[in-house]
Amino acid sequence: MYSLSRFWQRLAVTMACGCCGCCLTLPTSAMDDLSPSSPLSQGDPVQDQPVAQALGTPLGEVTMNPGPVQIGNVSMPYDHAPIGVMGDHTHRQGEWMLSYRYGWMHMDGNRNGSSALSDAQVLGQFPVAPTEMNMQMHMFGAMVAPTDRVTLMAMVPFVKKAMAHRTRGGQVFTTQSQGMGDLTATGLIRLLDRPNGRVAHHIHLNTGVSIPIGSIEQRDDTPTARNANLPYPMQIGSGTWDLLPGVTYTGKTDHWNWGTQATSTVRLGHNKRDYRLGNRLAVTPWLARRFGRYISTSVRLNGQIWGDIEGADGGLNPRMIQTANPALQSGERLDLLFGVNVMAPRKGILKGQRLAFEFGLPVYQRLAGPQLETDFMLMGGWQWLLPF
Ligand SMILES: [Cu+2]
Repeated sequence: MYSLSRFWQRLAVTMACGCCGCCLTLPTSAMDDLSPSSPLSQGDPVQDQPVAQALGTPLGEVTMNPGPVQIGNVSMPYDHAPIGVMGDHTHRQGEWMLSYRYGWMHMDGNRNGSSALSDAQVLGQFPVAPTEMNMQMHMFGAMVAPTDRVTLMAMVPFVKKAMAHRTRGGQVFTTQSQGMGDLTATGLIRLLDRPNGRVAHHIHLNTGVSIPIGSIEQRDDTPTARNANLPYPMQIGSGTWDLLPGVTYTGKTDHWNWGTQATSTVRLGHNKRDYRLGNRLAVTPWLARRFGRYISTSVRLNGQIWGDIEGADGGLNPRMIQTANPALQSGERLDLLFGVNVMAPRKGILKGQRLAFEFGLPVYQRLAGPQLETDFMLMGGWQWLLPF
């Protein structure tokens, strides 16, 4: 606990220079709690010392950690992007990380282009209309860096889907599917690291491949057929090997961090059901600020555009329901997301761990409809930088 006078010193520095002042007033012992990479440890000896002296801070407490800002090379949970961004950071040689993420996306009502459609309007075109969909995901991940330049990452999700429907006759029913999704294996290749100075910059390439272990033969009962072949959005995997090229930039100052990631999904060939899902492009910029030592909050935009399905599953009737029609799958959407990161103290049993949440709403979506619209998305995650 700091004394009241130290609190006022910190407030004075905040007002004087816009910084919270903790970098000037933390006693040396408290600085032991900070990683060399921590933004808290980035004092500028030339500029900060006179301020500290003017405030009467004993020089022994003016801690100027000479360690470089390890941006991109994460050794503190604070350094991460919002939890919804995958492959946002690289590691230093020999570091391991385990992660778990829970995601929930809710879709309610239909849309054509950017206009909403009623169930009756959809049922004017198809005998069955989807009315609502929930997608849940438990994503398990591991990262390891064989060298400082290359970080390897593997992720596999367990996916659960439920879709509610209404028929022209007024009947209501729900179909469900679940299973392991496709496995992604990614190499993150560091291109640029400028850790020194007041603003740090980092760029890496994301070079991934999606391995089709997820099922594309999910079935469930419907009013017209028992154990029916479920339509495209209810399947768990893509069924194709997909390339996942991308690039990530992150930047950081003492209190702010930001970044942009562009990623894409390029489907290779057709799957054993004679179709391939649409290619996808996503661009997501974010901005985050830390408050105190353990918490940061973020705001993020996520723009996505994805194509229609090429080919068709012969077991689906595209005139029965929109979700079975390969030409009614494409769209574009812009989401606005708010996140919070909570990092554990660097000492103790929780060392190296990070807990994070992100909640998002679409601010724009345009769909080849009728197609279900997205209403909100939620993600919570835990990451653990292993202590060896
Ligand atoms: Cu990691």
